[in-house]
Amino acid sequence: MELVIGNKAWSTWSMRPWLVLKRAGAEFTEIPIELRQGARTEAAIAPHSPSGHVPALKVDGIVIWDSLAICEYLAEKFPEAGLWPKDPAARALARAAASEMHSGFSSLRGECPMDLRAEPKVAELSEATHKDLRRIAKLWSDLLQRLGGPWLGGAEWGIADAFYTPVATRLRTYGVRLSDFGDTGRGGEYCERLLQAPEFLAWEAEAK
Ligand SMILES: N[C@@H](CCC(=O)N[C@@H](CS)C(=O)NCC(=O)O)C(=O)O
Repeated sequence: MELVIGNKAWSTWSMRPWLVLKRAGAEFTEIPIELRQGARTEAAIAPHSPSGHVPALKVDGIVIWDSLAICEYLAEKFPEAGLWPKDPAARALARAAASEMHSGFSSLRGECPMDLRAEPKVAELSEATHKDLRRIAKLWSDLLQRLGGPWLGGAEWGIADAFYTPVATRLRTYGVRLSDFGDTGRGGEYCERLLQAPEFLAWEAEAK
């Protein structure tokens, strides 16, 4: 398996399947692409990914060109890794959480890009980003309470956690206290837990 990825400091979409591959204990090699180089980046991605975006997973004679589709493939390929909860209702909720991240929170994503090399600073954020943060605090708190934590899908770290790990880095980098957005403690603790997960620490060490 080969995973085509962008710079580790910036590429949130690349980080997600990379964390999941590590968690599954999969053997894979990386094809690194330097992002933000205009036509050079475009030319570097083109031979690997039909969408022109990273990540892409080259496996079994195909290319999977989307982070969530890659994670779904890995969940099927490595059923013993517990990447989605076993219980169908818990699995549906964890999938809804990952999907909401995949297609939403555009204000937070635009205003607070991930930068693992940046010094933490307190940022002025727009009302649209405040709204995203209130929703994330509620989503985390609801799922942790309902499925019992310590991870979003319950006892096991899984794909939903991989999807929210970049959010945890943004909260740290931009000095966001989730308690200012309705969190009563559960969300803040979960955020710290995401940043201490061994898969994330391994990625972060290579991003510096
Ligand atoms: N929906 C895609 C989004 C992928 C995406 O936007 N990737 C960015 C990097 S994080 C990219 O490839 N940018 C190309 C460029 O910067 O030229 C996914 O989930 O895989």
